[in-house]
Formats: sequence, structure tokens, C-alpha cells
Amino acid sequence: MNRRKFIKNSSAGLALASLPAWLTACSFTEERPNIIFIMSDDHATQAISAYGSKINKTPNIDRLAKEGMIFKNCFCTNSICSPSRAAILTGKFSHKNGVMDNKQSFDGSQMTYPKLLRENGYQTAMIGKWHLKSEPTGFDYYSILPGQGDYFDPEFIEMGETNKHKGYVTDLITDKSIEWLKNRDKEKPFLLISQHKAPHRKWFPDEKHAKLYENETISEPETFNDDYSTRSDAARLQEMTIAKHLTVADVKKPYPDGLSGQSLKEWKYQRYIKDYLRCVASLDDNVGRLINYLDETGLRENTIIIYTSDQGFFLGEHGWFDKRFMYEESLRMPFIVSYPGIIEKGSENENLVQNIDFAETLLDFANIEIPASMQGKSLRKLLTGKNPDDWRDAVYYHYYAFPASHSVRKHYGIRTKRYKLIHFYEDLDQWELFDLDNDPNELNNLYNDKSYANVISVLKTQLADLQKQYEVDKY
Ligand SMILES: [Ca+2]
Repeated sequence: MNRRKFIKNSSAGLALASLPAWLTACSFTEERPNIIFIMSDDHATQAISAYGSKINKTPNIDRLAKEGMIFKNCFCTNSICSPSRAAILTGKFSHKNGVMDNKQSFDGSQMTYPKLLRENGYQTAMIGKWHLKSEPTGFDYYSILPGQGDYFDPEFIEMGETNKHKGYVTDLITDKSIEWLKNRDKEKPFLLISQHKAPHRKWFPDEKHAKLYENETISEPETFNDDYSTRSDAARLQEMTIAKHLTVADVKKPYPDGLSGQSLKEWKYQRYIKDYLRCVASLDDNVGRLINYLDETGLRENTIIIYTSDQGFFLGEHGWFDKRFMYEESLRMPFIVSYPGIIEKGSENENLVQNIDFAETLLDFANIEIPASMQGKSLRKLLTGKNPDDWRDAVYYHYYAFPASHSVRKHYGIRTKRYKLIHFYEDLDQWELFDLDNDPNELNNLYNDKSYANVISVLKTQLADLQKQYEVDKY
């Protein structure tokens, strides 16, 4: 039995968890897991075969799921790029970490989980898309894309110095990640954050994948022609339709003569979804490259690998691209965790979890005390096969970025296992209720159905309780 298994299987594990951080850092450094946190940008679960994709295959991401645990109900607290990244680093909702939309700069002086790992003996690196405006803090090394970054020959800011690199961004981020692993201090455990630009708009595939799906027709989602008839005005006022708002620049080709209305919308969807899936194919290859490196170097055994994306995305559902709404495709994040010997292979979890739980989980596995100011919960028990009776029965969501691109109105809401209640506020003041058991596609807003009056009343109380618990100002 190796040391780590001994600690896990004996009462020594409990004793270790209660030791002060400095002592665990000094005495047990070699037993603590390494962590590789791989995050892509806008990769929806509908485009991951481990989540049942009907339109593509992701064999390498699936491999992580087969060798670890897949979370079926992992949700974003605010479905947009910078806010999700800030929530992950801090374990706090947007109103607490200060990044409510993509305009705000992350206050790097605040506590983050990489800082705590570093203070406790980990070496830490951040490679790839950062998208938080301020300089990364809490890392021994960083090499980040400026802003959104470019797909081809991108610039990287490496420890303050900007240089252009030749190649495709997804390959380069993986090259840099492997290079850092090769050159790290092998005496210390590590945290490597490897964050991809792909498959973010405008979805430029590399040459290797450029012809994938060329002679195929990708199926359209069930809700492709949604008319929003029962929904609030927010569903009609948005500006993210494939029909009207996806541009010539997005599809990278002039619209064919003679196409208009529905036939043009269908043509644009094919152009959009194929480029998106091509970017995902390269991403999946590169996830495989990184896992292979860990396998080849014997690092896999003691390394937690996470695959996630900063939020979900609409892949034609409701006729849309982009994210932001609290609807399922945008709200749900992929979240897959592998840790050989500790997490049961091929396991699934349906508990309601959120991106504010990631920091606490990683600190917990590293036996570092979780700051009381963090608002999420460690998933360690869930990941080790225990199902706590007192796990949360609802999640809170809040989107603030209006006016902004795509014109999605401000809203907040609550999602339980069965229901979702959303309040679009400020200029609208309209509510939506969905019964997800009977209406998983969220087509029937039941807010004005009198038979749901009790359900709505209970949900509103739960929502108010969550707002109180998370110290949200009233809206
Ligand atoms: Ca994103």
C-alpha cells in the first residue's frame, strides 16, 4: 500500500486533515496530489460524447470520464467568460469577487485557491486563456493570451513579456503546458492550469481538422425553430440568433445566392456548427496529448485531472449561439475529474454542483484549510463515492451583463433538481417557471399556470434563502 492510500484508508487521514497547513506542507508534501486543471472556453456538454453528444465524438475527454467521475449537473453561477473564471479562482459568486461581467478587471489582491496552494508548498502555473484583465497573481509561472487571444500565431504574455508564437493556439497551449511540466521542480507537488481559447467565437479550425464533416449534414437540435411563444420578452429581445445575428464573418463565406429565411438559417447553422466541432476536435486531441504525457512519465497515478469549460453554449438550441441565459445549454458546464485509485472509474454524479465548488475541492484534496469566506462546498466526499444527505437541493444564478453584446436581460434565479424559476428584472420584471422533468427543453413557461402557484411560492422562499445565505443585495 502506498503512502497516499494509507492516509486515505486509515484514521491518519482524518488526523492529517485537521493539522495546520504549515505542518502538512512540511511533513507530507510528497503525498499530496498534483493538479491539472484543463478548461476550455464555451465548450458545451452537447458537444462531448461522454455527455451523450448526438453530433460529435470526443474520445480523449471521454477517456477521462471512463477513468474518473462525470458530473451531470454542474452549473455556472453567471454564464459568461470572465465572471466564471473569477468564481472558479475565488470560490465566490460574482457579487463577492467583483467580476460581474466581462468589463471588470479581476482584483488580484484577493484570496484565490492557486495562492493558497502556493503558500502551502505547491508550485503553480497558469498557461493559456486568462481573460481577467489584471496580471495573474498566485503563480510561479504564467504565459497567457492577451484578452481573447488569436487562433493563429497568437501572442502570449509570459511573465510580463509579450511575444508572438507560430502555430495554432490549442497546440501551443498544450506545448507550453507539457514544457512547464518537464521543467518543473520535481520535489514539489504542482498545480497546472491549462486554459484553452477554443472553441470560442469565431471558431477558426486548424488545417488538420479543416475538412472534418465536409460532406456531412449535422443534425439540428430539437428546439432549432423555437418561437418563444410562452416565454418572457427576454427570449425575444436577445440578439444571438443564428438567423439574424450570426454574421458573414462568423460563417467565413458570403451567403449563397438564392438562400433566405429558413434555408439561409439552416445553411448558416451548418457553417457554424462544423467550425465549432472542428475546434473541439483539435481541443480533444490536445487533451489526449496532455494525458498521454502524464501516462508516459508516471505522473498520472498521483494527479487529479479536471476537464471543464467556463460555461455552456447554445449549439443551435432555441435558434441561438452564445450563452448568458440561465437556460440549460448555457447554464450547464462539463465537469469531469480523474484521480486514479481515489475516484472510482466510470462513476457518475447527479448532485447539484457549481463552479464556486472547484476551489474548495482542490484545497480539500491538498489538505489545506478552506477559508470561511469561500461560498462553495468541497466535492471531495462526492468524488470519493459518499453521498452526503445534506447536499444542497438548489443552486443560485445571477447574470448582470446588460446592456452588452447579445442583449440578454439581467436575471437571477434558482434551479432545483426538478424546477427552474427565473426573474428577468430592471427593464422587464418578468418571471419564468420550467418543470424540467416534463419539459427538459424549457419550452413551456408555467409561471402563469395557477396549478403551479404552490410550487412558485416554495421556490421563491428558497430563492430568498439562497440570496440571504450568499449575501446578495435585493433586486
Ligand atoms: Ca466562455
